[in-house]
Amino acid sequence: KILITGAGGQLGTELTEALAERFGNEAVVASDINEKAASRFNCTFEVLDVLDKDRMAHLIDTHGITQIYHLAAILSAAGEKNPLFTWDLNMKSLLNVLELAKDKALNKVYWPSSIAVFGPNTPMKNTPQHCVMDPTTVYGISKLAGERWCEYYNKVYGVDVRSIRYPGLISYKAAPGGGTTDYAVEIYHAALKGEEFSCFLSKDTYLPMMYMPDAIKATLDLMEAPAEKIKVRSSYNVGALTFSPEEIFESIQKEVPDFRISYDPDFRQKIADSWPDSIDDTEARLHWGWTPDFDLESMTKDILENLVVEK
Ligand code: VAH
Repeated sequence: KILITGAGGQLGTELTEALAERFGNEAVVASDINEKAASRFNCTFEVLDVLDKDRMAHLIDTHGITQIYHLAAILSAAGEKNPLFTWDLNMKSLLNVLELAKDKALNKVYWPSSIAVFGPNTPMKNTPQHCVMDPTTVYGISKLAGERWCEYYNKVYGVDVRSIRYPGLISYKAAPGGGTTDYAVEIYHAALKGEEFSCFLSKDTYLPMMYMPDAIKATLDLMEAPAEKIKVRSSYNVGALTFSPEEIFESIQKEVPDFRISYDPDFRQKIADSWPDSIDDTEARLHWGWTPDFDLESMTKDILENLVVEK
């Protein structure tokens, strides 16, 4: 049985759906600190504050949990508003999960890292799997430290923990929560509402991005690969798209001709400038067969067909 933390978030909502679809509703226990998230799911839902290790242990025991997808975290932009709490939540919750996985001999753990682990001295183009990583956000610092802990629990205790450094994730089913890449989600809503879009990044800010269906595919492919194929136990680079606000705007304008944009960079520009433009994911492709399905045009078409906005 699989326990998902942060199930109510942008990634959690869709990963919970995908896992329930793949393994059946009865195989999945969704959890979130926000009890309102329960209404989104057909599977069992439990309220869980991931800092409450005893309650997490209780849920593992009472539901017979054998795998944990630990998604609960505070993201890059939101994290800068509350640095010490962000560090505590992101780090202590991961250590709770790793300790319980060790003590209860859980089968597998999934934990998302991010391109936020890279920083201004990281090679910006085709960022390699192993390189200088000098993250400037608390979120990025916590994800870099988390990667080191995952590798430690794998090497020292044999915990089968697996991880992906997600690029910016783009989806239309659940809102993102406090990320620097969220402009690429908000822009579609503005287009469909017939509003001009004010973009909080400058027009030529290139960032690695990924459409949610590809992120779900990468996660499930990684988790279902035989353990001996997983040679990176910190976190895998995974790439899909690279585009700038101007390019995603143009891909939308092809479908929505009167769509307009303005560029009003805010504090998130500095964070975006510290992140890579593109990712080299050779190891993910070699070790467990990663390949993305969507490009910018097919993603835009799919979102504009499926996103419903209240006008
Ligand atoms: C954020 N969407 O912006 C997240 C992600 C790569 C970015 O970690 O913080």
